[in-house]
Amino acid sequence: MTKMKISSKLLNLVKQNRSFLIVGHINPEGDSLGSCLALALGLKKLGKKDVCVLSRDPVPEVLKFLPSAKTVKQKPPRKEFDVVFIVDCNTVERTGFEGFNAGKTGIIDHHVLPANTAESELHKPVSASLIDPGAAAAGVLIYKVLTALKVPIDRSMATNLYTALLVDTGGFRYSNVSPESLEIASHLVEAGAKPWSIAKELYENVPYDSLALLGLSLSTLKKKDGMAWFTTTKSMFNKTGTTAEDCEDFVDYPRRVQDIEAAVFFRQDSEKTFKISLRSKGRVNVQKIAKSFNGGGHAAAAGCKVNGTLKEVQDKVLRAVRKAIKEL
Ligand SMILES: [Mn+2]
Repeated sequence: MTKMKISSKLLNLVKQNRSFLIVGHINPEGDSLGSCLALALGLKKLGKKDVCVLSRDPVPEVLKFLPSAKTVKQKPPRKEFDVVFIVDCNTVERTGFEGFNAGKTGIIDHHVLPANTAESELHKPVSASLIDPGAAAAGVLIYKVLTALKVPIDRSMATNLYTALLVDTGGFRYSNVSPESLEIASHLVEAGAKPWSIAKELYENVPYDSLALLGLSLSTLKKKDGMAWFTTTKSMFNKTGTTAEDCEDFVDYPRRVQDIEAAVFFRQDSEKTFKISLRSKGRVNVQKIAKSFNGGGHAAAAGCKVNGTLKEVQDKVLRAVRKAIKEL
């Protein structure tokens, strides 16, 4: 495993403090929640009694099996914490909160920093951070931090971290899978994570209505100029009684299409707002495209929000993707 040194600053932030708020990003998925929960369990194992996991949005139905998911709070307790840890994102904005009542801030993330931002400018003061865009999941970084703190990984932590890894590697299929991520996964299975039962919870547990929504959405699937895309509209949500949570993995469908470089998923959030998910098959950097629309993410997986009618939004976004493909 690549021996990445965890800074003593970050380790001391844990060792020298007593109360911790741990917060992930809005619309939390398996990496965000699994990482936050594993960190919280690890800190408790170190004897820290005052640890709170915070999420602006509720725990999605499909992730309620995560050990200690019930402890997640949606409103920060009215008290001051020694430290807030921001996990799987690196700006206060991405957490969905305005700020935190905490003396010190730590960041543990694997996303690229927003354009032209020095790490030190993000939060004043950031006491310590571990930002590694090369890590497959925030869960990898939490695993390393807990290991550096000599926390014995138990089954609950292992289940949370394995889920984090599984989700952010698309079930160990994406280009971010490395000897390191597989080695960590192996340690987590040794520590008690059950791959089959976690996979069943995540992938064989789809509500009927979500699949009905997928059916309607897939009927809009198009392929042209190296791109495949499809759309979920407000009226499809209404027809099937579903919400945005039901299309969490929809972008995986256009990305399965043969002979394309990039996949795009358009989700209508309101009359004239669309959430765009972009996926690359490896050659196009979709993070750059998302950034041009004030979004973010990784080279192979990114997202942004664009305002306009469906036609305007599709024209704009597909034009940018087409351009990136032509430049290859
Ligand atoms: Mn992540």
